[in-house]
Amino acid sequence: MKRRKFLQNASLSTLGMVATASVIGCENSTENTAVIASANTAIQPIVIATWRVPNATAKAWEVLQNGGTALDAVEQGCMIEEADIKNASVGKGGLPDRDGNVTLDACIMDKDGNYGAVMCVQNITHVISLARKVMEKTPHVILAGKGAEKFGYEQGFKKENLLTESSKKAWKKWKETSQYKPIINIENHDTIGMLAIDSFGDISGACTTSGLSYKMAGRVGDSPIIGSGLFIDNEIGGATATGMGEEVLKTVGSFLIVELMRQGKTPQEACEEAVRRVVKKSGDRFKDFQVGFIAINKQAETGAYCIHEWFNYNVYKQGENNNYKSAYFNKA
Ligand code: SD4
Repeated sequence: MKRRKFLQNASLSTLGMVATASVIGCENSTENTAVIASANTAIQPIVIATWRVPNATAKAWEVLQNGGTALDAVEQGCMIEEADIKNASVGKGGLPDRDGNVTLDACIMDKDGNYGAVMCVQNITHVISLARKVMEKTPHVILAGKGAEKFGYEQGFKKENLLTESSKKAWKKWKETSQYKPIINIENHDTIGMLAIDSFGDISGACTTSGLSYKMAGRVGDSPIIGSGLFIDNEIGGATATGMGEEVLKTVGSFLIVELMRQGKTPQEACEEAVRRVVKKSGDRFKDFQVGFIAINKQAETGAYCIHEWFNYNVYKQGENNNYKSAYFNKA
């Protein structure tokens, strides 16, 4: 929560630490439109992730620097946020559903288009690793609820209580009114979606979340759904989403972005088109919810776009870990 407030009050200079040479289009504005990796043909490892998650991108970068694969990088990067109890919408410390249960969604996708996901999982912190186990050790791509949990214990995952004292306190406070009204950028939009290119030039991605706080029991958002919360096509690029999952699902946003890049759009153009689709489908409702996308292409060009101001994202490349404010649709 504190972080949301900080973001709302922050100036670009505090948000940015922006390496101006790598940012296009921000001379006269407080938003950048794209971060473009140099266009040479050499492979440039890169990590990009939703929101301000410097520790997560640093971990992923470290994996890449040690010769690790993009798949290992995104998994280990996401694990940092899952273990961070201060992040109230990922892993341990995530805010619960309206019954007080923390339920997690996650998915992972590799360079060969393999995909694994878990949804509505309780009592296991590192659901991103569980999703990877689903991908690598089962004949399935998605496991849900109790079945996913059971599989996790069989694979050696620890049973943990994910509801921290502070999440419990927040939930009890929420119960005083029980009003489900997600507020833009204050509704714990801290889902981490991460994309990476390794030194082999291969792309992988991961996404992990506790979903929207105080959701109905059993609710699943976009994050674990292939094509919505995450999509990777190693020939083209990848995309991942954050925000109101119900709206991302209706446009299959991440798949849309990758397909738009296939047709020649830059990651930035593709993210903008996806946000416009979400907005258009919603009629007037877009005023009340946030959706943000980030994307990467095979040339390590990146893009980001959201509906409302203050979505931001981290990029680690060429040894620098920077946070950028996303360009946004609603200027009203
Ligand atoms: C969801 N997209 O479950 C997720 C929410 C989110 O930070 O982004 N939270 O709908």
